[in-house]
Amino acid sequence: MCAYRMCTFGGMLCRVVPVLWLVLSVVSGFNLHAERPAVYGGPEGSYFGYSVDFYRPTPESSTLSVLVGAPKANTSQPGIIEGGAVYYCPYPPNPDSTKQPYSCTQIPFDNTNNRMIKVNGTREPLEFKSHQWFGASVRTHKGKVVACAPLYHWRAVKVNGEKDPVGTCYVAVQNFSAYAEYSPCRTNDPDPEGQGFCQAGFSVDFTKEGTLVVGGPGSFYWQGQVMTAGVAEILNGYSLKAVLRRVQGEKQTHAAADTHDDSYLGYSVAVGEFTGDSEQGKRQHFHPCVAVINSTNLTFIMNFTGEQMASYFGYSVAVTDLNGDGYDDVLVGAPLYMERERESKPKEVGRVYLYLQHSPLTFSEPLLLTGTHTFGRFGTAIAPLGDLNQDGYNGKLTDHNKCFSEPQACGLELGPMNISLWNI
Ligand SMILES: *[C@@H]1O[C@H](CO)[C@@H](O)[C@H](O)[C@H]1NC(C)=O
Ligand SMILES: *[C@@H]1O[C@H](CO)[C@@H](O)[C@H](O)[C@H]1NC(C)=O
Ligand SMILES: *[C@@H]1O[C@H](CO)[C@@H](O)[C@H](O)[C@H]1NC(C)=O
Ligand SMILES: *[C@@H]1O[C@H](CO)[C@@H](O)[C@H](O)[C@H]1NC(C)=O
Ligand SMILES: *[C@@H]1O[C@H](CO)[C@@H](O)[C@H](O)[C@H]1NC(C)=O
Ligand SMILES: *[C@@H]1O[C@H](CO)[C@@H](O)[C@H](O)[C@H]1NC(C)=O
Ligand SMILES: *[C@@H]1O[C@H](CO)[C@@H](O)[C@H](O)[C@H]1NC(C)=O
Ligand SMILES: [Ca+2]
Repeated sequence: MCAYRMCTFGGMLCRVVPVLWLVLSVVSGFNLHAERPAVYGGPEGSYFGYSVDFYRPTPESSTLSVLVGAPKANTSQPGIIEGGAVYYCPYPPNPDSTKQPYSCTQIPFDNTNNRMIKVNGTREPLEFKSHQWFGASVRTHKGKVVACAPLYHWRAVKVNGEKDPVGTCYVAVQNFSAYAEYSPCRTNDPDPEGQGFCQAGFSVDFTKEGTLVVGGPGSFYWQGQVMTAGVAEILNGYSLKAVLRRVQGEKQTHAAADTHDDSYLGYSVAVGEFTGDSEQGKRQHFHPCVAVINSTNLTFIMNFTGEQMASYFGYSVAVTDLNGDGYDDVLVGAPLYMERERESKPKEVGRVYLYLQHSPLTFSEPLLLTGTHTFGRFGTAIAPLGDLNQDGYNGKLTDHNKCFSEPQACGLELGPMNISLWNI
């Protein structure tokens, strides 16, 4: 029995928790030093490092920075407690050691307080940004950035003023000079049976074309839902006042029969091309399996199955063409995978499975990349970094072979407070 997770075709995804590694394919030429890792830190208790992605203002730009989510960080938003933030961390980090580990600055996606409405003559909050977990997810695509607050609540369209965890996301373009909010589940369809518990932005990604893909695992009694919308359309005509706004060209999956309740579609999203054409498809998955589904008619195409129960196979999924053969390959994380050595206690180290797609929808047996630190939760987050060294490959399997024997040699390690970049 598979529980669903989901992905759409066209990019990749990551879900992240405090301790993790990112599979990374940085090669010599790109200036990362194993002996002196770049370490970034954030405020105590802010969950700095919960999510992470790399950022270039433009594809031509030579500067690379790291965007780090800290979903419990305090912000300058008046009256909001632990709204969460995304930090901009320049690489290399600020050399001034007196400022370490705070060389990162908060990106001002939203500086505002809760919007208010008048109910029977008294002003009441329309939304609740405290403890909204902004920065639980962050993704970049060619200068576009999205970051989400899955626990953002709003006062649903209800007489009693109950609040529903609809979730919300913000996009930024032009190197953080323009921002807009996208809250696809803030609709007239509240409560658990509708989109009230959607938690939009629990997972988020871009397609290769740059269309935003937002996962909301709580819609329709936790069947889950996936929304797609263009970033230009989100920005176009955006206004703080338009609370219930439909974005032009937006697509949403709809409620299915109640046998699909508790499927958590949208728990994680990843985007890739599995059909050999540019048609958008969708992929769903569930522990211990990851399913590829057809977005046109939402039927199952195939499943990847985990080898170990409770390993959280599918907790993270990423899609990228690692070997440059034109076919997207799939990486699946199982952060609670336990390694059993002869006659010793199992060690919870985590594992990443790499499936190479050698012809449309035909995948190799997985290559295995196993963590080395007990309780390190290797595979909690996977983020393909693209072609950092500009050799035309998003990764290099020759380099990855080294990762298989020495994962620490090719990783980005995130701790509860710090992030370290390592060379291979
Ligand atoms: C994949 O898993 C789903 C969900 O359990 C199931 O409905 C489907 O038949 C499976 N598909 C294949 C090809 O095994
Ligand atoms: C945020 O601010 C509140 C109130 O000032 C404080 O109690 C809390 O510890 C702070 N949280 C973090 C993560 O800094
Ligand atoms: C406004 O007050 C009236 C009378 O007390 C009550 O019936 C109604 O439900 C209230 N409306 C809202 C939106 O709370
Ligand atoms: C982009 O924005 C960052 C953060 O505000 C800033 O530090 C950087 O200088 C900007 N880069 C360009 C090319 O404008
Ligand atoms: C997806 O479904 C559409 C419509 O039935 C079909 O034309 C297309 O071939 C399917 N794609 C795959 C990869 O099965
Ligand atoms: C969806 O598309 C696939 C591939 O074309 C086809 O085999 C299947 O019957 C279609 N399912 C529905 C419900 O249309
Ligand atoms: C984070 O890095 C700082 C500076 O390198 C170091 O002092 C601190 O111990 C690190 N914290 C963790 C949790 O690794
Ligand atoms: Ca490939």
